[in-house]
Amino acid sequence: MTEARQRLFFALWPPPELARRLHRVAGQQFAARHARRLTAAQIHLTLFYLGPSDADQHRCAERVAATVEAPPFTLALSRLGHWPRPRVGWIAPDESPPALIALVSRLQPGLGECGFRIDPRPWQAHLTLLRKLRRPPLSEALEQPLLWAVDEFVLVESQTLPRGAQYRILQRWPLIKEAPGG
Ligand code: 3AM
Repeated sequence: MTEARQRLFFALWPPPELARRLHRVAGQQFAARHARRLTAAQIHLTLFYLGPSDADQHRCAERVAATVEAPPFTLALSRLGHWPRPRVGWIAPDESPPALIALVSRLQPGLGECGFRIDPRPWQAHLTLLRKLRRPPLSEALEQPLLWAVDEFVLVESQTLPRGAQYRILQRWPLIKEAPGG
């Protein structure tokens, strides 16, 4: 029997109000004619793309996530950019806080042991705002960064529907402050 495979990834998911603002930023800061702007509900920051996964791989990824410890952090989102090859427009944090780097680098080895491929390209924190975009942003940065207090990470299923990608959060793990001295 062929087992159903879900397309999965780990991500940070912005709260709805921030997602709506990011969606507005996409409209204001990019010449978006012919591009496809992500809906507010689609905007996210990918931590690790797992790809099509069977039930065993899914369970393995969840076990790894449950062992990962990292503290909460705040992202200041203001850098805007465009990658011509995948043709995406994005917003990124001005700096990746050590807790974000710790989160990603603690997920990677366990997921590698589950058999997931670790992308050899360096991971770059970003939130895709537009696809099929041909032009760079109108400005390189927002005057005022959008602040995002991140206190959890999530496992997401991606489904491709005729109207575009639909994402469903399957599970959440809290980020927890480390005990002093611990
Ligand atoms: O967060 P962004 O939008 O940069 O492009 C996909 C999206 O990235 C990426 O995973 C994120 C959630 O869908 N993605 C899709 N297929 C991929 C693949 N084969 C991939 N990343 C790496 N390899």
